[in-house]
Amino acid sequence: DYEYALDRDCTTLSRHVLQQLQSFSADAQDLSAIMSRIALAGKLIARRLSRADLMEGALGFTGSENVQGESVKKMDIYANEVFISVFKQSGLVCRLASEEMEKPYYIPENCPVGRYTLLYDPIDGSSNVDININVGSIFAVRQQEGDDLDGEARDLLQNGRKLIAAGYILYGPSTMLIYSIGKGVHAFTLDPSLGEFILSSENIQMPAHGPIYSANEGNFWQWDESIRDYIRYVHRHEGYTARYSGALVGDFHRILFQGGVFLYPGTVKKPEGKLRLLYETAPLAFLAEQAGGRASTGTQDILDAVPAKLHARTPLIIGSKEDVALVESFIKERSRQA
Ligand code: P6P
Repeated sequence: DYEYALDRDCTTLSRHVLQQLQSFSADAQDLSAIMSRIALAGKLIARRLSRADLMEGALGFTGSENVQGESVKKMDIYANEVFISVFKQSGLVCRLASEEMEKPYYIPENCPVGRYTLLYDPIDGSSNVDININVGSIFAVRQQEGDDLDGEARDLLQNGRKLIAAGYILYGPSTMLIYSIGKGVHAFTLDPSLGEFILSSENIQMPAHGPIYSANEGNFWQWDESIRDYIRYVHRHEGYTARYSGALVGDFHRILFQGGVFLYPGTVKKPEGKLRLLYETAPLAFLAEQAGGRASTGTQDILDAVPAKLHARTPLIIGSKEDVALVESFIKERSRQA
């Protein structure tokens, strides 16, 4: 009814964060403001993506490679800069660590001790960006520990249990921001006519099981035998269907709502897999657990994994708890036989 609609339309992200925390303390206000800045980054990136094909020079490769040795897209650079820009003069975030930067970026005017760090993948799935298929941004917020005078950011080399907030922005037919500050998972949809992210789903619960398995089966012969056993199982059993978009955020989003499992296992060439712990697998693992799902490297929970370096990778098995457990059972069976 009218009241409900109006109230819902006024449930913006910043208000929702404060409601979640049931507090107007300085910390609550800071977290609310951080989420609002992330939302602003999402709006700026969504705007550019929505007309990139019409903008000279917005798409394509820069010709350089990032720290991962991956070719960098112009959109990667733009999105990376957007996150930095929205946190300058915000007084909130001291450091930004991103897939696109070898070392963290420091905002000196924000850097008294005890400030926040943003870890992010500015454009996840950039292989999709030039062909107008969905991409995403993934983010995680940590409290800085210590003064990090040498800029080595060693306090970031801890497991994901200390995450304060995590989420992603999905640039799809609509732009959605999904986040958690440890009190459930909530989805906001950008209403372009308002220029606001408006609450669309609250306390999202991932189904305990789902029909989807999401993996790049082109790597089948690169995978460990245990993962091949799992794939053979879902090939033979009724009730499974494959969905894989090439962008982790979209594949995870589908599983968050419909259930199932996404796998990016290690391969012979990359035993640690391809995805990055600090700003890809850990933030999504935080969300998965908050939504009643699970995330594993195959041998331990993602949120217990401790990175040896900023851009450490982990294998990823993430989704419905029953489906993650099924994959792990094949891994355990093979290691028992070994
Ligand atoms: P592959 C995109 O490059 C990405 O980091 C994730 O978004 C995606 O899930 C994965 O890599 C796709 O990798 O090897 O299947 O192309």
